[in-house]
Amino acid sequence: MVLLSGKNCTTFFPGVPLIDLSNPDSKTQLVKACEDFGFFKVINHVIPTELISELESEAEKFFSLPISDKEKAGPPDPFGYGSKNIGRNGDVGWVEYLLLTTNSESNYQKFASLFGEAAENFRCIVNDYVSAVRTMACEILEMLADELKIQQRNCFSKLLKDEQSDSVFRLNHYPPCPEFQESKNLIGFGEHTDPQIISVLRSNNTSGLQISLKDGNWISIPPDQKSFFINVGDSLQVMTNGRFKSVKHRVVANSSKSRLSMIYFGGPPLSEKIAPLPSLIKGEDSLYKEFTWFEYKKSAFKSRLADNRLGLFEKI
Ligand code: GA4
Repeated sequence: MVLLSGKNCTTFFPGVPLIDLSNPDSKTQLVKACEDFGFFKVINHVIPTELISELESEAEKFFSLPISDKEKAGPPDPFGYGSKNIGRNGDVGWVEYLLLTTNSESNYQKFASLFGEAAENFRCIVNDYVSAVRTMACEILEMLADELKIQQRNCFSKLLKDEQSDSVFRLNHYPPCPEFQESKNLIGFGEHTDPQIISVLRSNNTSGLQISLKDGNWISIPPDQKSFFINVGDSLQVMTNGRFKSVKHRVVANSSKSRLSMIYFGGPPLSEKIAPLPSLIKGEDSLYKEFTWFEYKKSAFKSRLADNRLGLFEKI
């Protein structure tokens, strides 16, 4: 529990909402967490620990290669290795990363020339991991749909399960930055919301992740390598007509330990129309103009990380 003094007020932060996935009664808490913070932590998930550690050690192996080798797997546009530069519009951070699509083998052509057979092993582990976290994300989305009394409980999850789902997988490595003093908040990954529906994050035991509360205060999230952190994305905010909030978050660099995170961003097919679900509007006005995921993505990739991307799609 934390008491924070913001610019104009003092906020009470009761701690990161904790959702026990083995408890069917957690649906109410799940909806509340999406409304209050757009962020929560799940425990008692069924993702095998060995799968997580295997992927973690593959990622560590990759990031410990000489930079000249890693660059052969770049640039990250649209998929591949990237360092310091994020997106196309001048954002930078103390981070290196691998961006991968989840529905195409084309990712691995860059790696095949670099690692030969090892690329095949890496591909299998990533595929297994992604399909396990996707299943968990779908389960969470179905629990949410139930609690929101939406007739079609797969209204969100079907978008991630679709063969054409435009989902992304990201490995982020934040090297330690010895010269920096904690007070200066050196940015690893600048503040932003995720454009997709839902994001599933797992990190090693190094701190750095922070979320922003509605009043603008930043909260440091203690790492927990056994659990997963879930973010509501912009598209889920729209589909729930603003009832769920996409959480603004960032990562600050650490002076002594390296941080490794793996994130699955569950997105819809490119042609999918994103709009508030009729049963969630209930006499109120729809807050957003309808758009396709392709249109939103195109506009997101023209933006800077910290921009309010949904602003362009709000009804006045
Ligand atoms: C944030 C969520 C995902 O990491 C990501 C990011 C993407 C990128 O790194 O290329 C973006 C960012 C993310 C939102 C706005 C645009 C696009 C960088 C950026 C400045 C892969 C995604 O889908 O959107």
